[in-house]
Amino acid sequence: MNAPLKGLAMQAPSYVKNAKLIAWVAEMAALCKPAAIHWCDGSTEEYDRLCQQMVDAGTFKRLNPAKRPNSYLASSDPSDVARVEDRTFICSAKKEDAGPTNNWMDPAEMRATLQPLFDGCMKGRTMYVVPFSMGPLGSPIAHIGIELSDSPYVAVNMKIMTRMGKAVYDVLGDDGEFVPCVHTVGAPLEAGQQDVAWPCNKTKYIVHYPETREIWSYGSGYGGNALLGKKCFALRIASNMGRDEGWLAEHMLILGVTNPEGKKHHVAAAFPSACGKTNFAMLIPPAGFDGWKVTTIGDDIAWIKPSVDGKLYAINPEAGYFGVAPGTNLQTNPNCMASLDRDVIFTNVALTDDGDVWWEGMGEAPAHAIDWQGKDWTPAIAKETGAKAAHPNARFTVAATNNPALDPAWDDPKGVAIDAFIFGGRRSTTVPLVTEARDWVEGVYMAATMGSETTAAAFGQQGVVRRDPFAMLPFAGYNMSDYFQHWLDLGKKLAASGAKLPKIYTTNWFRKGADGKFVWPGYGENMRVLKWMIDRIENKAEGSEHVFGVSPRYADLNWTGLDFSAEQFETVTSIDKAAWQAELKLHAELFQQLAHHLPKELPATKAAIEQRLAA
Ligand code: SAT
Ligand code: MN
Repeated sequence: MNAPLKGLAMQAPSYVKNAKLIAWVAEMAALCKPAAIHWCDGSTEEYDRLCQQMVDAGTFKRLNPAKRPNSYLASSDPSDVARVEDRTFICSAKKEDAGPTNNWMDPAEMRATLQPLFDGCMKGRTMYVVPFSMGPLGSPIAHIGIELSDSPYVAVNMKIMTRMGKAVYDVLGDDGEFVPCVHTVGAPLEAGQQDVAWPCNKTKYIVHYPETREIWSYGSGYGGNALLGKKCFALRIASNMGRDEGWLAEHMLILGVTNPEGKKHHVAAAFPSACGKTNFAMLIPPAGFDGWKVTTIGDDIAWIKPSVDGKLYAINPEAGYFGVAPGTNLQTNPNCMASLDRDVIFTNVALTDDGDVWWEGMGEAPAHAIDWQGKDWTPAIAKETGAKAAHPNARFTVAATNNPALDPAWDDPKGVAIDAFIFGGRRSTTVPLVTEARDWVEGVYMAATMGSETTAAAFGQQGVVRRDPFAMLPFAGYNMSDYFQHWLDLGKKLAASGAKLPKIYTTNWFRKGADGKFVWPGYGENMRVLKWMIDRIENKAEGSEHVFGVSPRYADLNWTGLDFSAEQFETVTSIDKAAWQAELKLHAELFQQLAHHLPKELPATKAAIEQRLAA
């Protein structure tokens, strides 16, 4: 029998009126057996108090307020630094509904596995009840979640990353729907047991039940494993909701781009984790682009719904950025650096002697720092041992409102109308800088067959090319082939309504030269490609047609202010016949893996490319 909880601790605040929620919290408390329950109200006072509590517990260090006001540094356990894809499960009733790209376990079996792990998992800890809205409160595209977590780090990060707090209950009402998310670090404290700075468990489970729209996360306190509104809800569960309800949940930034004539377009762009989505979303047009302006709606996730006017409207379900710190600096992303001036939670960056933060690629290295594992770090030590001051997947958590380039419509419940989609892989060879699809199906083909070299955002081997369809490989919450079908169906539906479909592009900023170095300068210079896309939408730019789409020639891009030769352009845009024949073999392998329910349009598009290539 579960021990009864002390009455008062269980008592929900009077403003919580949702009977299903109250009953669920009671049930989870009886299972997890926390020492106390805290119903988060999302206030600044609560945030400050929880941060101070973590400073006292050694989880947080307060940074020097003169250098970095109202900011903290958390250092995780060295075993808990990234998403754990091999411990992530989609537990649909039928295995084929999870598909070959997801780990699957029978839901009943998974529930039986998790039951003993969750039983008593919060002993000695506080259970935080975290109410959050993914998307502007009350937006017709938004949805509500409630996360129960024994991690105060999760509670304060959720305050930044989502619309978190009391107001959510007004939207939820007496009988509104919410996605239940249960999270534990899996480190119960026995009576008198001393806590550690970053509790977690060697055993980890990140579990989704798509039919019942539930998330259960065990053993990790880090990022997407623990902030359940992000990848678990906003992508894996929401992609299921979107399939059932006719909308899209995508791993995409959203930006606004205004041209010198004052015309504004909106672009949603998918890149794998840690491939510069935040940089692209905050891009500052370089010299030579007077009158062009880029504004951020979102940097990681987009929820996109067709409207009665036949257009696709997108919101950013998040309210903050959980971005990669290493490599961010005043040249690569000045808007991001400005966003990080204050009110930030840093995780796994280095601590400087003056109480500020540093990471590789930030700028001149300090003479001495404490690295992300708490060890002394100096440039000499780094040279000798290769030790990194910051973990390569070190992160910042910061509110969107800190971003100087924030789009005025970022919080608009209606969302913004999307004019173009971009799909960008990380490929050192083969894939050209930019290609426009000639139609929706060709665009879906490009997105479906996208490949990318893996990054530090996920635990495992780095730099291997893997197929990452739509940059959704670790995030699609159902069968990938059904997901392709959903995209094709949506295109057909929009076209049938007479709507002008968004254009679809693929990009690759990451081609390397013979010297192994990146050839394309990237960052702000990506504006040159973005301008070409916008001009194409307005029928103002030329390109040349090739075997799988349309790409700009050297003369089709604006080169003002950049020294980039036609030869260099050739290196990043050339389409090598042999390389593409090999590439298409890999597409065939992917299609073989995804054969069950694979839409016939995709192999047909492949056959057409092969024919043109052979001609
Ligand atoms: O999933 S995380 O939020 O930890 C980061 C990512 O993969 O983009
Ligand atoms: Mn991401």
